[in-house]
Amino acid sequence: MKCFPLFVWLLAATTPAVVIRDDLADAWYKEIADKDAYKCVGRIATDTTSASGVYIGFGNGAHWLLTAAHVSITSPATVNFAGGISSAYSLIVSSRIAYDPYTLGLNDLALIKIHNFGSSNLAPAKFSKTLLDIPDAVADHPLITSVGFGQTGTGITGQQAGTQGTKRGFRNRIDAIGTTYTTGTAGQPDYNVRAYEGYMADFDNDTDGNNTLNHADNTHIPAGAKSSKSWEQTEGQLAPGDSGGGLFRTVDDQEVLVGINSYNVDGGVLGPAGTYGTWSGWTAINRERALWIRQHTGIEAVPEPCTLIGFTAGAWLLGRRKRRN
Ligand SMILES: [Ca+2]
Ligand SMILES: [Ca+2]
Repeated sequence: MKCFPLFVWLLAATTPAVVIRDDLADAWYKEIADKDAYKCVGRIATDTTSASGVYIGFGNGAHWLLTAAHVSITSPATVNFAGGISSAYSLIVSSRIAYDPYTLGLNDLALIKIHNFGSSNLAPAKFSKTLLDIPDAVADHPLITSVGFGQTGTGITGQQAGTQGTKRGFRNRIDAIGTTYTTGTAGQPDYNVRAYEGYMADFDNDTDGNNTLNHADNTHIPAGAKSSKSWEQTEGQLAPGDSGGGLFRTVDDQEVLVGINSYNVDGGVLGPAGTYGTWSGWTAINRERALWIRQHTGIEAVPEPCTLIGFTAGAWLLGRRKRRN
């Protein structure tokens, strides 16, 4: 039996939304998503796909949405930014540019050119070109907010099929960027080492057992920099349909887009998708990827704040496709 964790792409063919704590009201997560700063996160819908994307503004004669490369849109789609009390914007996708090839969490990014945006006054996300600093002290790991329209459920039930389409946001702490996870015993047939790219955060519930990015024998995260077992208020986990949604960090009192929802990891010792102990992965927007965005859209990243520092790494989609290596 294979017992190593698997990537789960966050696309809902019907792509990942947010799985929540079992002891908190769903309204908490919807309220987060309803904040003005996150109105730029929309739902991408076609007849066959449900995913998420982030409006980043106007440039080179068009309005643009940033999403995940694994979100493949082959037919006209609408993008709806409705969530909670916000009004809706219906948009038509005219073309798509993706990193090719891409790796989940590393450069899982695509740009969607929007036709007929109209005279919307939707405020675009401001995106960073600077990787988050992840200090050794666990208590100083960056607190982030992730927003999407994926499936939901709780850390006990896991993600539930057919529940995507509602906008939610959750908080977590970034535990690492680009690491490997080991299962089995060295020298034995069950031994497996897998590389994971991008920002990652585990879904905690205040237990050592589900604090999976802290397991000394499994993760290659440096000993002094492993994860805390404490859950954040409104801690959550990515699910199918969340793919392409936004990862935000508060910088100088502004919400800045620092990553894009890319993948989740479950299976084996981590447990079923969306349960406590599984983890989320995001493509990190760094200087190179911000340059790629600018080249295609003419839109600039925000200037480097002194509160963000450099690093590197990467990814997902919703859709219930599991990739096994
Ligand atoms: Ca966590
Ligand atoms: Ca943890």
